[in-house]
Amino acid sequence: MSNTEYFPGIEKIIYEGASTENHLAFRYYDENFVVAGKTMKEHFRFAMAYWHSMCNAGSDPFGPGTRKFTWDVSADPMKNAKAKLDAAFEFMGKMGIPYYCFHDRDMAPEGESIAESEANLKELVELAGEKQQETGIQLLWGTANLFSHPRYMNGAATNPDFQVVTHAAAQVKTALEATHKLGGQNYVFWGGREGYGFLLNTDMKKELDHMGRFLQMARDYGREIGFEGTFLIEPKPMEPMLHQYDFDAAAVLGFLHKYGLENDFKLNIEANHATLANHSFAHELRVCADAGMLGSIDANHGESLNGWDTDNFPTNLYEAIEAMIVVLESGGLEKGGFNFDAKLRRNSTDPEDLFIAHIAGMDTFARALMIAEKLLTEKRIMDFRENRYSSFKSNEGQAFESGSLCFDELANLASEYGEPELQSGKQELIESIINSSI
Ligand code: XLS
Ligand code: CA
Ligand code: CA
Repeated sequence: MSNTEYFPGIEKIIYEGASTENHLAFRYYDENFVVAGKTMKEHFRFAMAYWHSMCNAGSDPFGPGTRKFTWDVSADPMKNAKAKLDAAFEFMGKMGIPYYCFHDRDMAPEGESIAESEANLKELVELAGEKQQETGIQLLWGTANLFSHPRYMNGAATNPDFQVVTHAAAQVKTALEATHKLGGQNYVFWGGREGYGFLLNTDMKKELDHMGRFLQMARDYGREIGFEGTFLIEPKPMEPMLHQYDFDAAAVLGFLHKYGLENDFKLNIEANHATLANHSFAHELRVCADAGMLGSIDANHGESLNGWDTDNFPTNLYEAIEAMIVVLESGGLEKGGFNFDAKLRRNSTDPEDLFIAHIAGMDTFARALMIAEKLLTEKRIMDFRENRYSSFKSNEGQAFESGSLCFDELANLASEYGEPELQSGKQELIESIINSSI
């Protein structure tokens, strides 16, 4: 174990309450505070995203990274990977973040051969297991990076070249084993390049069949090695591909049912991917929750001015309240959690900024949880929503819902009822109820 401190001068972040002037303290997130029967820690199961917090130095298409990592200690990538692991656990420990998520390539560098890549990951997984033991920090989910290497430029499981599909399998097999070894509670598939850029060189049906087959095989292998966690698909409509097959929650639900995957898979919903698909974050959560398929959340926020996948830390309270209403109404995330798939802005270059960003995200959701709980207990909004449908409680409405009314009977009722009175949707009232509870 190393004695190096990677974030010197920063102590354990504690809850100090809303009036504190200490920017390295929680104002709302008090992990032991109980809301709706569970502690905040249990509600959120917050996770650190290894790829952003430990690997992303801030490069963009116009320039290199701006942050220096104290864990970039050597020219040897394996030495760096080990230092990075130590830094990750120091960071999570100081933050009080109980989970993390990683891609194979975030944790260990790709080698010259499949065997070398596997050996690299196994070595790091061994060490990560020890770190988990020492600290009690757990793995929320693992995944394989099937989008960075040039071989995946035309997709991984959906690549027109069968040889590439075999490489994807080799990588997923090892990443699944790693996730299982570390007691990961979920395994994520984000179809980063599973889609197309040009329809006339693409056999979409074949590609989707291949993706279905690949996921069935991966699921079966996971169950064979004893992985009991949830498999998750993370929808995203575009970026990097022009069009991605896992476009949004509704498309993924249809896909899972078509390929018989619905009993082992749920969805991982990312706020910024929702808005890229022209939905709200809450919409995507609701689609999953209504289908009993809400698995986990990638908590971030998209920049509304350009609509790209900017992965800002989530500080939009209103959006978080809407999300927490759905999460609470659905009964919570079970094996899932709130993973900060979010990155610092390129010009946030102080070492403390990573802490401040996570504190801001955790405080935003903690506050949203309390407000959502209040709105749900007061019931003004929920009662209004329920009453909007009260006409279906009539005998005829019930007969319609249960299927015992035929279509001509339904049509005949129109003349019997006459012109319906207009029923206001009261949107502004609801918005002002939310505003006054903040
Ligand atoms: C990228 C995705 C990715 C997944 C994991 O847009 O959000 O980071 O969460 O592969
Ligand atoms: Ca994500
Ligand atoms: Ca994203």
